[in-house]
Amino acid sequence: MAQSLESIPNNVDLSSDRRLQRALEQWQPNFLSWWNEVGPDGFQAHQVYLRTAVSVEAGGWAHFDFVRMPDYRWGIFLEPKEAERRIGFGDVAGEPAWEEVPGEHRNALRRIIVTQADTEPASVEQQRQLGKTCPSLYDLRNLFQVNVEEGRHLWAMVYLLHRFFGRDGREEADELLARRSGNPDKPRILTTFNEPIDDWLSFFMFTMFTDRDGKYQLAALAQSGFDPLARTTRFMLTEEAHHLFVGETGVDRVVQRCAELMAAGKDPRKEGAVPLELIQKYINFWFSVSLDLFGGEVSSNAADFFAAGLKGRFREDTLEEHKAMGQTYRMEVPEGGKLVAQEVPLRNAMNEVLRDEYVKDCQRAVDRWNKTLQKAGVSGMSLRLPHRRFHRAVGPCAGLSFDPEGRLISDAEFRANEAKWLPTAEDRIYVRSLMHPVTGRGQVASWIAQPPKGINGMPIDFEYVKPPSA
Ligand code: BYC
Repeated sequence: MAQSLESIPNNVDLSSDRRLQRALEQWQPNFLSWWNEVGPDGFQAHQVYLRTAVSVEAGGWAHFDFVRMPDYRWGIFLEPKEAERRIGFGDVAGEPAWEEVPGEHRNALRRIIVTQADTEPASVEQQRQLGKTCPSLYDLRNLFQVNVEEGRHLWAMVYLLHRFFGRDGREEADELLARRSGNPDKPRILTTFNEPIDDWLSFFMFTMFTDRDGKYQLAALAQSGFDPLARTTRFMLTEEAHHLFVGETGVDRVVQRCAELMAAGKDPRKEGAVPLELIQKYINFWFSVSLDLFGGEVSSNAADFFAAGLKGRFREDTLEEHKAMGQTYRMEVPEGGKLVAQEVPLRNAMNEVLRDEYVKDCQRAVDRWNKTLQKAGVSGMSLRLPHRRFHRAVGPCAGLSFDPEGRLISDAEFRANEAKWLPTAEDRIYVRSLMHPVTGRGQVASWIAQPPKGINGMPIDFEYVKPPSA
């Protein structure tokens, strides 16, 4: 049953703007059709124990209850306005933040918002079939939580498009429901959002590595001079944290299961678990494709976005200097068959600056997984991130071959080792062969450890997802 706009939780006073209300009322049924057509397959009538944001206050953004996903109350929330907020960086640093879109930045802002928006429905489409092979009810519920919140993030961006970009914005909002992940005729905008996610190891890797790009992109947009964008992305970040938790702890539990078997002298493969070298290959794949989402190492777009006050650095407000002028960033780029050190004007290196923060964060998670290995009693083996030049499809390293240490190698050498470094068709078939639904209360699949605790203080064996008849 579709909800009326009044029932959409919001703190943007939707009902006071008749034009906006009408536009969103027209978009809403299309959103629901999209959700029913390409959202979680086979679970639309299930009762799911979900967190719903009903306001931005501490007690309001995490309201838990059983709900059917199509009845989820996709709300529109912006963090409260800061009085007299000023832009924190770029050529416009110190000027008052904008409440409306400045004409000269209209195209750039629209493009940034559309690119961000496009990832949200894309990820729901990518994950559409996963429910059918969930390793536990706990994981099934987390998948659906992530899915409905990506839907809410789409609403957050569509609100901006409808409210601030007139007819162009409405057309863009319609296009967001028309593109499809992986469809050759109308693909999603960014590369990684067209990769299939048809097994749960990929899902955990995606929420670990790809959602983490989301965290850093949103954090950069949370600094934006366009205040409504800054305020909406700040609120999105509070929800994003759960997605990252799902990914990081999900991979950790796969590592733990494998490690426990290894420590007991058993072969993970014979026990229906994921061997360590296969986990490493999945890391190599998902880390590298997620690095691409930061854009090229040297980017005039990034320089322009920074100069114009549209997109800042990670935690720009905690930095001492906000102009990034007269400074350079040293990076090694391939040139004429070898790697050459280059000093790039800092503004042009902003994608790389953001990628640096991301890589540090990913390394922290890998360190945690290695601790899990050690704790289980596996010594002399560890997981690691490949070099950021490895397996790239965007930037100066695209089209060239690098090994996981970042050494430039011949294409023949890459091909000879590819099956050692990246998941092969057989690896994917093996991982998929492990994916059988486990839906008994408190039960968990053979390839993953139990979660250490339940959701919102509930026990691990709580019935997080109930069939329609229950
Ligand atoms: N795929 O100057 P360049 C999330 C294009 S994830 C395809 O190097 P720029 C989430 C680029 O558009 C976060 N095309 O890059 C996660 C440009 O095209 P034009 C999403 C790409 O512009 C999980 C050309 O290549 N948010 O939230 O500095 C689940 C040269 O580009 C790609 C955002 O992305 C690619 N990977 O930076 C759910 C934030 N990379 O101009 C959600 C908004 C580059 O030649 N987006 N290109 O036609 C941006 O800030 C920027 O668009 C990018 C690219 C950082 C993506």
